[in-house]
Amino acid sequence: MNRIALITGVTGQDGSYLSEFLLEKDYEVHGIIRRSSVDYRERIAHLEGHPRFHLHYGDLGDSMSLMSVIGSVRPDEIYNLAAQSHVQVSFDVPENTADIDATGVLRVLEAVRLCGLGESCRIYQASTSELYGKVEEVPQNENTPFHPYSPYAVAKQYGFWIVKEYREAYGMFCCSGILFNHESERRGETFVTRKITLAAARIAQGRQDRLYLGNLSSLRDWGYARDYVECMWLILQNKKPEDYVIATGVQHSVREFCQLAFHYAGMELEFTGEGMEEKGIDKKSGKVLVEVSPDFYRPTDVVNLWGDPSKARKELGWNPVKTSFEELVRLMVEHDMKKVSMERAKEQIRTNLEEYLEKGIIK
Ligand code: NAP
Ligand code: G4F
Repeated sequence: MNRIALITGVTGQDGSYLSEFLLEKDYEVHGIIRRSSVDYRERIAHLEGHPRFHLHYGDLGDSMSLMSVIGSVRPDEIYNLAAQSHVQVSFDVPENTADIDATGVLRVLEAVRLCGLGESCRIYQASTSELYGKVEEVPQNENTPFHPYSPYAVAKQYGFWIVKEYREAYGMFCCSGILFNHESERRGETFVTRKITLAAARIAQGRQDRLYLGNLSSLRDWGYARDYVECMWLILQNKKPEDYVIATGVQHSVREFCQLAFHYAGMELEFTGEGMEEKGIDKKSGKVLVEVSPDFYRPTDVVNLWGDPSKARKELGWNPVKTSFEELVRLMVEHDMKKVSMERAKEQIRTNLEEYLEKGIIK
C-alpha cells in the first residue's frame, strides 16, 4: 500500500516541490486547492493527471471542507503549508491572516481529531523564523525566545503553540518546522529575492529601467526550497514528534543578494548613499538601476534572521548547505533570464501575426 499524504497549500512554492518529492517516494499525494476565477495552477500543472496526484477543493477558513477532505482521504501524513504567507501584506489584511495562519491550524488539528485520526495521522506545521522577529539572540536555534514582529508572525505564533498543545494534550504526532527563508525559481514574484532576480533579468534585456526596493540592509538566511521540503518529510519520519530549525547557517543582506543577482545577469552594481538616498549604480554605464522606495518599508521589520540548523543536521541527518547561496541566486537568475526572453519572443510572434493578418498575408 502506498502511504497517503495530504498537502494544504499545494499550489504554493513549497507545496509544488513537496508534491514532487513525495510522488518520487511512491506516496499517494492529495492536495487542497481554493476555487479561483482563474483556474491557473502554474506550479503544479505538470503534476495534474499523474495517477497518484489528486486535488480537492477546500479552504483553511472552512472547517466543513477540511473535515470532508480529511475524513475521505484519511491521510497518514498532513503537511499544513497553506497560509497568507506575505509579511508585508499581513499589515493590510491582518484579520484574514489571523483566520488562516492561526485559526486555520486549529481547524486542521481538530478535523484530524474529530475524524478519528488523532493516533494515526502525523501532522507537519509550516512554522517560520519570523517567530524570532525582533531577535533576542543571534543566531537563532530551537531555544531562542520568540518575539513576533508582524501580524503574520503573531498568527504563526498561535499556530506553533496550538500544535505543541495538541501534541501534549492528546499525544498527537504533530510538529513544527521553523523554516528560515527559502527561495527558488517558483518563489512568488513579490518576495524580495524573486522581485530582484526578475528585475535583473528584465533590466538586462531592456524590459525595465529601474528596481525599487525597501530596506536593503535587512539580513536573511536564504536556502533553496527544493532542499527544504526534504526536511519537512524527515521531521514526520522521526521517532518522536519534535520541532526543528531549518536554515543554512549563512546570512546575507538584501543588498548582497541584489549585487550577486545583477552580476549573474551581466551587470556590476555599486551602492552609494545611505537610507532612502541609497542607490545601486551600474559600474559600466553609470546608470542608476536600484533605488529605495518608502512603499516597501514595513511598520515593523525583521532585520536579523540567521538560523542554527545543528539539531536538524545531527538528529535528522539533513545537509543544510546542499545548495549554496551563490548557486541559489544563479539558478533563479538563469531561470528568469530564460523566462524574460521567452516573453519577448512570444510578444514578437504576436506582433508579426497581427501585422500579417492586417496586411492579409495570412487569414
Ligand atoms: P506560498 O507560495 O505563498 O503558498 C501558500 C499556499 O497557501 C498557496 O498554495 C495558497 O493557495 C495557499 N492558501 C492561502 N490561503 C489559503 C486558504 N485560505 N485556504 C487554502 N489554501 C490557502 O508560500 P510558500 O513559500 O510555499 O510557504 C509555504 C508555507 O511555509 C506557508 O505557510 C508559509 O507561511 C511558510 N513559510 C514559508 C517560508 C519561505 O521562506 N517560503 C519560510 C517559513 C515558513 P493559492 O495558490 O490559492 O493562493
Ligand atoms: O522576501 P520578503 O518579503 O520575506 P520575509 O518578510 O522574510 O518573509 C518570508 O520569509 C519568512 C521566513 O522568515 C516566511 F515566514 C514568510 O512566509 C515569507 O516567505 O522580505 C525579506 C526582507 C524583509 O526584511 C523586507 O523588509 O527583505 C526586505 N525587503 C526590502 N525590499 C523587501 C523589499 N521585501 C519585499 N517583499 N519587497 C521589497 O521590495
